[in-house]
Amino acid sequence: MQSLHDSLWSTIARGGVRPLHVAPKYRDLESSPTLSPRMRIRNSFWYRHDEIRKVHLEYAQIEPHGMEIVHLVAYPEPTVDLPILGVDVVAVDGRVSMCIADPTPSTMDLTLPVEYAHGVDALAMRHGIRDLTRSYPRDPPDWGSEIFGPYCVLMAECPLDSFTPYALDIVEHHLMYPTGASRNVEDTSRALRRYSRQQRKNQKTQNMLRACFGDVFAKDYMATVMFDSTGL
Ligand code: BLA
Repeated sequence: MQSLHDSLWSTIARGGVRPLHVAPKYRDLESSPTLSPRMRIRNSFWYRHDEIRKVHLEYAQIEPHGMEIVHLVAYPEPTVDLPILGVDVVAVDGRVSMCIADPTPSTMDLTLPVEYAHGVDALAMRHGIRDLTRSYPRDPPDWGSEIFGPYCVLMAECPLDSFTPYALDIVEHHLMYPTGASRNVEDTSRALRRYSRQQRKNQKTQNMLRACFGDVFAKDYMATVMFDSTGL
């Protein structure tokens, strides 16, 4: 998982992004050493002028569960026609329990830019994603069904080695895609707000953060760092 994080980091860094300043208290986090479970979080943030408001990459380790999480979300500016790219992988003792890569549409009707979708389609073919999702199926939760797009890849217990090359390629595709102007800024803003609102309903993430850092921090962290709607 550390190597997935590191490879994602390098892929993002090649994407023409610049470091985004975020309050130091949200960069590297450690829950109290006297409490169990204990979580360590390492965060990196970038942006790309006028196109990508924020890329957030996170690596979390939770003991004694042997749990590791790699989380990435790239939020577009509402003025461009670009999806929200989300990748999340949860592993226990090095084995994946859930992985997802979704270019989430930033349109209320859940459509993707046509050329962008062609690119994702080609990647899915190249990586045999259809067979992979058939082998490791997992149903989306209700909060996710309202936002996930037509190319959402959500799997249970998929070998990390099978998922990683696709995840890296889709991040590269996302960052190399030439963004056009948003078709409707008001619609895009609404879709971006809906994305964060729905993601904040993920009880599994919230419960884990709450168990380690308490309720107030868990809610603040999800609303401020992971799934904010800044400027919308
Ligand atoms: C599930 N997320 C989970 C699970 C845990 C976390 C423990 C359950 C794993 C399982 O059931 O196998 C926890 N995820 C975290 C924590 C962080 C994190 C603690 O990122 C960060 C500190 N989640 C995202 C993004 C997406 C996402 C961007 O962060 C989608 C693009 C999806 N996570 C997601 C989904 C599930 C999940 C769909 C399964 C939820 C369910 O089945 O109810």
